[in-house]
Amino acid sequence: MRDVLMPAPMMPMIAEQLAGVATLHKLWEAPDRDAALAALAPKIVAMAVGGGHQPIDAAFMGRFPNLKIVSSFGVGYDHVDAAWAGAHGILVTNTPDVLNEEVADTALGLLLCTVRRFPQAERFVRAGKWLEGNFPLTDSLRGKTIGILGLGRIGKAIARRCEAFGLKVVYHGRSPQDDVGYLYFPTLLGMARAVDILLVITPGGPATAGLVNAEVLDALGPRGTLINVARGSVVDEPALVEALRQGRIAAAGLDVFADEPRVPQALIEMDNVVLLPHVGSGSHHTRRAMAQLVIDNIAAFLDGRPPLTPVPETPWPVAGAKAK
Ligand code: NAP
Ligand code: 8YV
Repeated sequence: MRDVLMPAPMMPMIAEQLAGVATLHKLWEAPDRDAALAALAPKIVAMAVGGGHQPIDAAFMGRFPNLKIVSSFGVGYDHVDAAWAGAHGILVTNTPDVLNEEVADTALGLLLCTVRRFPQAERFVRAGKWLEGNFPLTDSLRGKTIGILGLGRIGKAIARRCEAFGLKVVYHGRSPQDDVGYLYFPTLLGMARAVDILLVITPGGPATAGLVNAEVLDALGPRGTLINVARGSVVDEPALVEALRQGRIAAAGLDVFADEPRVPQALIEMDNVVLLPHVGSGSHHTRRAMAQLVIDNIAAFLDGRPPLTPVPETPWPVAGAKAK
């Protein structure tokens, strides 16, 4: 069987190339989704899914008795229940590494915009306010320390850029990294107390949910800046709104939100917050590279070759499958 399901639209190149190597079923085009699922379920061996709003959970994967691989777009796969997949003989793949540099560029752009208030300055020019006087002076990166929460593949690419900008880099994760010389903090709270900027780039999901809470924000303090390019779930969003409203932290730059694409109105109305619509990897170049990995993982599986990028919960070769 070479039947592949795409539950929701993805980049056109993914559908085009998969249709060349498999029988591709575009679920969103079916007039009756449930009837289509019932008819297709026994045939489906692979799935291509977009990182995003649709959960690929046990209830969904469990409908496909012959499903062997879920190829997910994005390095973060918190929308896929990979532990359940691993326990049921289903391989999950993601798109690591090819986006490291792009997301790191975005993180630095967001950091500069937040600290130096470039979006606000741009709005100032467009509003004709320069004719009335100069834009106010801003905070600076000079002499600052940045704490990176999650010094993984992307975190390290961010750290290298921060060094080039003259920032002192420190970090926190569950364990120290062997290949870096930056100071490691064993607790997030300890790091938040010691830094001017807290930058979040961990995975999402239950293990990191609400890690950046009111206590951490208070430790960052009234002159502190929060940058989140990880997942909205890692930051307690109501606590962040309150901390910003009460001046308990100075500013925030956010690429990700708890309930995307809905952004809290309170954040939209704040002048000390820079908001991006989850564009960390959003260039043609990088999205193409990610899309190619989604295709190549499925093509490898269909050819009987090892997958290129299995996630740690579903190592290759897949262990004995339990009944679904
Ligand atoms: P990675 O290489 O796996 O790095 C993740 C880092 O987070 C590791 O250093 C890990 O260190 C740390 N970490 C994991 N769980 C933790 C926990 N419970 N507490 C503290 N630290 C923890 O992943 P990556 O490729 O850099 O990607 C990171 C994440 O960035 C993705 O999962 C995704 O959510 C996000 N992302 C966002 C965008 C965007 O567009 N905004 C784009 C790409 C990725 P330890 O194992 O030592 O804890
Ligand atoms: C993607 C991301 O834009 O890779 C990730 O984890 O967050 C982004 O690169 C996203 O997964 C696609 O919606």
